Amino acid sequence: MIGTTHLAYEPLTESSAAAFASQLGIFEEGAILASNEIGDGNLNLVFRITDKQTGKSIILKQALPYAKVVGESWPLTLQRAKIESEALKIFGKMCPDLVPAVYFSDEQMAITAMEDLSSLSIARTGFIQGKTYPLLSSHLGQYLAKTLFYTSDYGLGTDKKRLLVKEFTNPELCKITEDLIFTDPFFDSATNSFEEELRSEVEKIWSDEELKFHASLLKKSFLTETEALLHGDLHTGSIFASENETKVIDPEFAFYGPAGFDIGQVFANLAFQVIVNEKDRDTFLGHIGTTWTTFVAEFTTLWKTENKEIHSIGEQLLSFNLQKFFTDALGFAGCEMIRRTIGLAHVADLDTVEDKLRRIETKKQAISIGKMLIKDREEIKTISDFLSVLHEFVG
Ligand code: SR1
Ligand code: MG
Repeated sequence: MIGTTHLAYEPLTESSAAAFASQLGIFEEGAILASNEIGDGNLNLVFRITDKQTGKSIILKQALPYAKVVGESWPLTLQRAKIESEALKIFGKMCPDLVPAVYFSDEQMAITAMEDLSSLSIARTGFIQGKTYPLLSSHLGQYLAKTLFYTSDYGLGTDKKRLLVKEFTNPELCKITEDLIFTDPFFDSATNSFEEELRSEVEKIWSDEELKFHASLLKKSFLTETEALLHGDLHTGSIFASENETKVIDPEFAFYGPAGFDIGQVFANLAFQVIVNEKDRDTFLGHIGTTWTTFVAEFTTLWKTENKEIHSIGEQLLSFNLQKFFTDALGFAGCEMIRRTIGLAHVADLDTVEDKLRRIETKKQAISIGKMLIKDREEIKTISDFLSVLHEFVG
C-alpha cells in the first residue's frame, strides 16, 4: 500500500493516475495498466485504471481545487474528497449491495480508489436511451430507508449522532446547494441560465412572493435541521444502474440535514422522465410510487425493530415523521425541478429534447410542477395524491 504522508496535492494525469494506482497493492506487481479519464461530472477528475492482461479495473476519483463545471474562477477546497470517501464507507456498511466498495483513500491527494461500476450505466443516461431499470425504485427505497434511519437519532443514538453531525459539516458544498437550489433560481442571479423563450415564466418566479416565501422556508429547513446524514446530491446522475443492480455514488455533498431532501431529489429527477418520456411515463410514475412505498415499509420495520430511542417507538411519532419527510420531499423536489430547469447545472433529460418547441414546453411543465410542489406541498397528503397531480400536469 502506498505511503501517504509525503504526498503533496497535484492533479493527476492519465499516466500519473496509472502510476499511483500501481502502488496501491490492488493490482499484481508489474501489471501493465491502462488509464482513461472518464469524468463527466461537474467537480472532479475520474480515471478508470485497467490491468490490460486480466481486465481487472478500479476507479480513481480525485477532487480538483475548483468546480470543473465553471472553471478555476470558482475555487473549492479539497475537503470534499474525505467527506465522500467517509460517507461511502458509512453508507456502504448500511447497504453493501447499493454502494460501491472503497479500496483506498488519501486526504492530501484528495483521492478515493473504488469499485469500477462500468458494467452499469448512469441511470440518467440510461433513461435517455430508453432504459427503465425495473428494480431501481425498490433499491432506492431501501437505500433511503437504511441510510436515513441508521444515521438518525433513532437508528444511531443521540450521542453518536452528535459526533457525526460535527464530522459532516461540509460548509463549502452545502453553500453551493444553498445558493444553487434555494436562492439563485428565485432571483435574477448571474448563475441562472435559460432559453429566452422561458423568460416570462422565469420572471413570474422572481416576482412570486408566496413562492419565494415557501422556498425560503425550505431553505431554512435545509440550513437548520439535522435529521439524518444525507447523500446531499441524489439526482439520477449519482446513480449507476442495470437490470439487476443499483449503486449510489458521489456523496461528496453529504451533510446532516432534513431527511426529505434526499427523497425529494429522487422524486424530482424521476419526475423529469415523467415529463419527457411519454412512452414510459407510467413506469416512471410507478418508480416514484415504489421509491416511497418501499421507503415507508423499510423505515417502519427499522423504526420498530432497531430504535435506540426507546421513548420514540410509538406509532404516532413514526407517522408524524413519515408525513413530515413526505411533505418536505415534495417541497425539495419542487426546488430541484426549478433549479435544474433555469439555474446552474441543468439536466440532460430536458436539455436533450431535440425539438425546440417541445423542449420549451417540457421545461414550462417542469417549472409549473416545481412551483406547485413548493407552494402546495402541505395539500398533497399521500403518494397517490402526488402521482395523480403529476399525471394531471403532464396531461
Ligand atoms: C458547481 S457544482 C454544480 C452541481 O453539480 C453537483 O452535482 C451538484 O448537483 C451541484 O449543485
Ligand atoms: Mg456529483
